[in-house]
Amino acid sequence: MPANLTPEYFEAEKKYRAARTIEEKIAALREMLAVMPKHKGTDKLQADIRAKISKLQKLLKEEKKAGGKRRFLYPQREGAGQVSLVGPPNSGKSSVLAALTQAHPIVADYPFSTHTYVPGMMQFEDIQIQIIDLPPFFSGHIYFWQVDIVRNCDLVLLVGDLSTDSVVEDIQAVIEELNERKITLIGTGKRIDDIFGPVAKRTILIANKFDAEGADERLKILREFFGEFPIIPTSTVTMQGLEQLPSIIFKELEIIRVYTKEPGHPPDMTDPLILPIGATVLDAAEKIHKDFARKLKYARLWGSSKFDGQRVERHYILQDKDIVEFHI
Ligand SMILES: Nc1nc2c(ncn2[C@@H]2O[C@H](COP(=O)(O)OP(=O)(O)OP(=O)(O)O)[C@@H](O)[C@H]2O)c(=O)[nH]1
Ligand SMILES: [Mg+2]
Repeated sequence: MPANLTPEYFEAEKKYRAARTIEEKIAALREMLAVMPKHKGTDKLQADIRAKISKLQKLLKEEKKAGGKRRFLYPQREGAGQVSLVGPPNSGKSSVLAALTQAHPIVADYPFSTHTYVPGMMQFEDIQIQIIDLPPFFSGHIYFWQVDIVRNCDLVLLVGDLSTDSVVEDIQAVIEELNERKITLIGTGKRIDDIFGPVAKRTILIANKFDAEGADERLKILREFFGEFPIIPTSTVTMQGLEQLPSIIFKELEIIRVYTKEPGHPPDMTDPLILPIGATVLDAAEKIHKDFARKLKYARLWGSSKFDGQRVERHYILQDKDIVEFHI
């Protein structure tokens, strides 16, 4: 990210990420260009934005030529995080979505059965996390929006198929297709969420069809090849491994839940603020309102502090499940 980008630019970038239609995306990109400081340091970004605009305009033209009735809509972000299901054809991505959420994607015994994205909401304790089923990542069959969804998500579930001897090669092929599109899957280490440049996405490898004959042996090989990822053997037939997935997904999202309370009132335990690990009292206040954060003097805390109701300062680092009472 070049330096000197203004808050207006980041507002426009937020609009771009949240846009659901191609027109909205183009409008947000134009705004990004308009408000961006123009200097040597932003040349590359300007070029990337222009290239994206012309690509989207081309898609828009194709849509219109095709009749323009069924317009493509990007999924709306919902819940505490967005997780995408990625993998070779027929590995069980849609089955995993069906097992984790109330969604009813098409599950079929032939490959390439999924052609659209299907979102579902997974419950983890008191929050919901959005899981998005996608078509397989297979050379020559990859949709532009499928790549955009992966670029924008918070976590990848890479689903492999332990019932086939080619499980390692099939997963490798998916990783390479993503690499060609500047998406690197990482097991640990730092996420990179550049808007157009290379991104690095935290990934959990789901070794699915663990019930199949020979799956044990293949799992061992998988662990040798893809040791950098957390590997969870699952079966959507026996449900093995699936019950632990919500908590593993929550952990890998690296987010915390923070509940708020007003002085003299019980805390609101229904709708926690979702913040990244490492967030402070001030970050929590900002999430509520910028003004509120400015006026914040101190907070009282229930949870991670030494004693209930302890006074903490603005830069106190919050923990999952803390309850905060703001004083302004
Ligand atoms: N034995 C076994 N079969 C499974 C498991 N999970 C899925 N299947 C079967 O594998 C086939 C493919 O499942 P899907 O969920 O449609 O796979 P997909 O990855 O979404 O497939 P595409 O969308 O075509 O890429 C179906 O016949 C499923 O019933 C599993 O854990 N064990
Ligand atoms: Mg599918």
